[in-house]
This record gives sequence, C-alpha cells and structure tokens, in this order.
Amino acid sequence: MGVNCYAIFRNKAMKCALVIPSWVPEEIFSSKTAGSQINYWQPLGTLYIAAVLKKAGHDVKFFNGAFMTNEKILRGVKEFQPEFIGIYSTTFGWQKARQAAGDFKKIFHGRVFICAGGPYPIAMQERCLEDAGESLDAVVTGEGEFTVLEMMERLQSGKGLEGVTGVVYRQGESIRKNPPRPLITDLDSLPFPARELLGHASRYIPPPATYRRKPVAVLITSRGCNRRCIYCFQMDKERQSGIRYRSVENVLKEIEHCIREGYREIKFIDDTLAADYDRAMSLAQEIKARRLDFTWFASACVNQVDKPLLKAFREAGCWAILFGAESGVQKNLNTIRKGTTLEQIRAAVKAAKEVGLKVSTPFIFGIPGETFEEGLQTIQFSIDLNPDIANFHAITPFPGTYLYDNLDKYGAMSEELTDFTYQGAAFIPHTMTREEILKLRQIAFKRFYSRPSFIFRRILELRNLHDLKVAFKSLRSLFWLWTRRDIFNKAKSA
Ligand code: B12
Repeated sequence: MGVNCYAIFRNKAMKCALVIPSWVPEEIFSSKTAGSQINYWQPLGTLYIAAVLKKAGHDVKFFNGAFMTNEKILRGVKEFQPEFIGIYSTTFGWQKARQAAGDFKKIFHGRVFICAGGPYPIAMQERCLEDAGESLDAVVTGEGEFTVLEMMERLQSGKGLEGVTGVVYRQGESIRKNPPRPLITDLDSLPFPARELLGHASRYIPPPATYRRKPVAVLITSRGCNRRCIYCFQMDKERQSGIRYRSVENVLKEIEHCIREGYREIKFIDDTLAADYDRAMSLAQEIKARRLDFTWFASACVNQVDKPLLKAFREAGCWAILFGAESGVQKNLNTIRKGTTLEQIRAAVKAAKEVGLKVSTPFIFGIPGETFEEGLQTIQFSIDLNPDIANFHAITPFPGTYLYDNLDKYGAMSEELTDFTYQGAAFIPHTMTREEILKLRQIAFKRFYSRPSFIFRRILELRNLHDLKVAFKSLRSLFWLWTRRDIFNKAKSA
C-alpha cells in the first residue's frame, strides 16, 4: 500500500463519498424493451450507510451512477475531495466498481481510503481485494452501518482496522480478514435512509406498469428471509438468523416521514411482507386507521397470505402485490426449494384479485432439470393464472447463493460478470440450451401480453396519461417481440 491511508484522518468530521458506479439500461436490457423494463428503485442499502455517517457528524455526498456518467462522478468526487470513498457493487457492477476505485486512487494520488460493499463484495470478500489490487483498501463483508462507522473511528484515530468485525482489509502487503459482524438485531435503532441525498426523488421510478403515483419511495420493514430458494442472494447465507423485524410503530414513523417529504407511493422491498401474519395485519390496519395518504406495492409469499390479510392490505392503500410464482411445474418449484405448490399460487392470485388488488408474478426459466417443454407449460400456467403483470426472467447463479456454490450439479455459468442480470446469459442448466431459455422468454412475453382479452382489459383500465404512456411502452416492446428474433440475445439484438 502506497501512502499510509490511515494517516490522513486527523480530523473530527470526515468527508465521505458514497458511489454507485455508472450504468445504463442498455447494459442490462435489450434497447428494444428497456423502456418497459427499466427500474430505478431507490438504493436503500447505500442510503442507510449514508444515514449513519451523517448522524455521526460526517460530511456525506452520494453519487448515483444510475443517473451520472463515470466522467461526471469522477469530476464530482474530485471536487468534493473526500477522505473516504465507499463503492457499492452487485456482480453485474463489479468491473465498473473496480475501475472506479482505480480512477479515484489516481485522482487523489492514493491519499484516500476506498472500500467496497454490497452484494458482490459480501459474497466474494478478500477475492475483491485480490482482484482490485492496490485500488481497494477494504471490503465490508456484511451489513455496513456499524462496520463503516467503526472504520471511521479507527481511521480518525489513526489506528488500523484490527478487530473491526465485518471487514476484510489490506495491511501492508497482506490481506487481513476479520470475523463477520453479527447481523443487526435492533433495526429500530437505525436512522431512516438518507433519501435527502437523492436529489430529484422523481427520477427514482419503478418499471412503468408497477407504480401508480409519484414520487415513489422504497422502504424495508424487515431484513432477511427464512426461505431457502437456491437462486436468491441473502446476507445471511445459511438463514440462521431468520427474519429481523422493525416494530410496526417504527415503520409507521418512516412512512409518515416519507409522506411529509412528498412521497405519494411506497414500494416495500421486504422479500415478503407477510412472513409474520399478525404483524402484517396490524401494519395494514394502522396505516388505514391513521388515514395515511399514499398507495403501496409489496411482495408476499403465496402460502403466507389469505383473503382477510389481502383485503386489509387493499383497504390500507395497497394497489398491487407481487407473488414469486417462479414456475408452473411443481417438480421445478421443488428443485429451486421454493416451498410452495401450484395450488397455493392459484389460491393466492385468486384471493388477491377478489379483493381488488393488481397481481404481479415473476417466473424464471432455466431452472436446473427444466426442459423446454416444461418451460412452455410454465407459460401456459402464467396465462391460466392471468395476473395483471407477469415477468419472465432467467435464473441467475449470483455469488453467495446455493446455486452458485453447487453449480456443477446443475449446469454451466458464464464467466462474464455483466451477464448476471436475470436476462438469460449467466446460466445454462444441463437440460436446456441458452437459445432455448431466451426463446422461452420471448415466447412468454409475446403470448402473455398479446392476448386480445389482456389488451382489451388494459384499454378499459386506461385512466390517465401515465397509463397511456405505460400502454405505449408495452405496445412498443410487443412490436419488437413480434418483429425481432432473439430480442433477448444481447449480442444479436442491440
Ligand atoms: C433496490 C435494488 C435495486 C435498485 C438500486 C440498486 C443500487 N444500489 O443501485 C435498482 C432497481 C437500480 C437495482 C438494479 C439492479 N439490481 Co438490484 N436490487 C435491489 C434490492 C431489491 C434492494 C437492495 C436494498 O436496498 N436492500 C436493503 C438493504 C438494507 O440491504 P443491502 O442493499 O444489502 O445493503 C446493505 C449491505 O449491502 C451494505 N451496503 C449496501 N450499500 C453499500 C455501500 C457501501 C459503500 C458499503 C461499504 C456497504 C453497503 O450495507 C447495507 C446496509 O446494511 C436487492 C434485493 C435485496 N432485498 O437486497 C436487489 C439486488 C441487489 N439487485 C440485484 C441485481 C442482479 C440487480 C440488477 C443487475 C438487475 C437488473 N436486471 O436490473 C441491476 C444492477 C444495478 C447495478 N448498479 O449494479 C441482485 C444482486 C445480486 C448480486 N450478487 O449481484 C439483488 C441482491 C437481488 C437478488 N436477490 O438477486 N436493484
């Protein structure tokens, strides 16, 4: 390590830049369909880091590459002159994160401490430091709030990072790996995410058909999941700590805060909002009782809901619910360890519709052991289910998942990290080809969204300009789905 990074922190409040490297929709989606697929949910994880740093008195600036070019980020960070830079990374974003770290080190002649965090560094840990070389000083290997705070204190006092749990760091020529930091149990003790750092909140919009009012805030009421789906990345890999809940009162305080800040819709990003039935019921009843003026969208697991709960959600302003359906073939649901049945999926979707909720169901193709014919069965199942929104992804073996750790058993994986985007380039099961997975996705979107009954229903539901825009974007994607072969094969459909 060049300049002794630990020596530059001799003052109280530190200048911290939090960066999400630059990315554009076309890097993830086909340019022909990106318009109806692109999602700009708020990056809550990084905003929690920002909130604890601000609360500790540090000067924090946030640079979101979803809306900034790399040049703009480099210029902005250079101008800010931070002493600490934290870079967020998914698997898809790692190469950009590594590059950005190198650029920052050059700009500041090494006189800046740079660490990485987020799903990919959490899964890969010291391998990120090995891969990034001197560009990176440390990796936060879990929830970052208290780890980053303790790192600051250590850096300020010029002490090293020995004993700071949840961090892997460079010391001289060697890499030190400290024990993992226990997961935060008292989530109510955390400050609300620093959404004030987002600038224009109206830019953070979900995919067109998945919101009703703007601006949309993202909110998480619990952390973790006790399910064991083989493709899902979870901080707590072995699911030992189950689900950690915020108190309903603490959640309501944040909702009221968001409404005061002008938000009109909330996307709850809990993996499932109904894991604790009674808590979910009291949350909905409290929202209704307090007449809080916002609409909301949440996800739930099909065997955790029933009509009374969904009715309570509806009456509390919930307009849509996402059920992780995933497959229309029971064998494949079992393979991914979803823990649900086709009958439970049908029952949950039916109940949600009966209480007037819109239903969104994602499906995945390329499940280990799945055949092309079974993929067609899943498409027919999605049509029979007839949700309002259906999405058709490709299973993706993210590092840190059971699928990734047991790859050989199931299939082959791409070496290209930018393929890790659910779009179908990252994994091929032994039972299918990549072309078949991409073909299934194209057939699925075509068949599901081209049904005259579906289009007629959508026309009848047109209410405002927003709906018209959504309809136009969907029709344009449909046009390309029918006129372009291999639309999901990025190499061929650019
Ligand atoms: C919100 C969200 C988004 C938002 C914002 C993401 C962003 N930060 O730019 C949008 C819609 C833009 C997005 C896009 C994508 N996403 Co996304 N997204 C999520 C989601 C639903 C919530 C993240 C969140 O806020 N969680 C809640 C907070 C509390 O947890 P957290 O994020 O893990 O944060 C903690 C730690 O990671 C750490 N931490 C977080 N940020 C930072 C920053 C620093 C500096 C440090 C030190 C620590 C740190 O501390 C935080 C607090 O404890 C997660 C699923 C999930 N439930 O986590 C998927 C998830 C992160 N996304 C995923 C993917 C694949 C993508 C896309 C490739 C998908 C796509 N097709 O669009 C793109 C890639 C974008 C990119 N720039 O890389 C995967 C990543 C898996 C992986 N290993 O790569 C996830 C895990 C979903 C999944 N289960 O598969 N996403």
